[in-house]
Amino acid sequence: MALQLACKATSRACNKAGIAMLFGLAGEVNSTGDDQKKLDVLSNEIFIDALTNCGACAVLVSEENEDPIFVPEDKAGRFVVAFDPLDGSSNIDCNVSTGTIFAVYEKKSEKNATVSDILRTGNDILVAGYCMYGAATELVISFKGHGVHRFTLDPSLGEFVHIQAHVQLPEGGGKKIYSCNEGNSRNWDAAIKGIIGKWKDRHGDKPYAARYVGSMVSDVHRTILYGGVYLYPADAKSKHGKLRVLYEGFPMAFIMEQAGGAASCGMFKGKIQRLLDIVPETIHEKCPVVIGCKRDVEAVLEEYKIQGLC
Ligand code: FBP
Repeated sequence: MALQLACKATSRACNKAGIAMLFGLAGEVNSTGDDQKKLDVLSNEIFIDALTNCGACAVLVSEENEDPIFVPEDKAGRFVVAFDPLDGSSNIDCNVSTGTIFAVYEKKSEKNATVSDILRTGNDILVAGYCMYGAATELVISFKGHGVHRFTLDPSLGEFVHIQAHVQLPEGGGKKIYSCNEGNSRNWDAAIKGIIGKWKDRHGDKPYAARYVGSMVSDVHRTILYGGVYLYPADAKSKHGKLRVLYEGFPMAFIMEQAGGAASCGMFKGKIQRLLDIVPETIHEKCPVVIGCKRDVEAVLEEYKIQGLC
């Protein structure tokens, strides 16, 4: 309930950003050296306040905070939340969809929570989700084993209305769409170059379509509903890719698998790895992301074999 309240408040702030002079930089940098947007700072405060005061959380990890946030003992509960308060921030000022991404664990520590309560595999996630701030504000959430559910915010009610239950990727993989930043292609390894080349030139068959919003929430939301694959692979410049394990990779991989898709890192630390199996060493660790329908994720992994890279 605290997360959905914070999503509503962030949605309103995004809607009013132009009027409320919330576009532009806040003049500070975040935990991984990115310039913070005013809305990054505001949404971060909203989520920290809501989660700290709901009485259910012990420790929080935010993309915008260098260190974990330990909830004061008198307000602490048994859950651990990792979140990216406003993902896709490069799109904020031009009013293209952005989103919030989150994952929830139950703390293991008997007494006070420690960072080891969050540095664990994605298989321990209980709940994950994202909220997309687009033409409509949509919340997509999954409780482990209970399917993926889709809600739309009804501004007149101020409530999220359940619009779709047990969301699944389209049978067989759906539309042939690949989604990645091809501007990085010259730094890609042979397997990623190989598979993208094959999707673009299918010897007479209709080529795959390229779609890339540049906001992970939007690109993943489309992939779940229409099919295809979203990739942010590692490359010669970014050895571990760009996206962060705890509050981007894990939650989206969890949702994708719960929706009948697949989620891999591709080649990571010298081997092909299922994304949820990795164990992050630091709270802002990065990992490559290859997620979507099984048809296309398996084709990427097969290309590593074809190229003799594994
Ligand atoms: P932020 O959390 O800093 O916004 O970075 C994540 C992200 O914006 C994703 O939403 C998006 O998929 C990707 O980075 C876009 O990166 P690039 O501009 O390199 O394609």
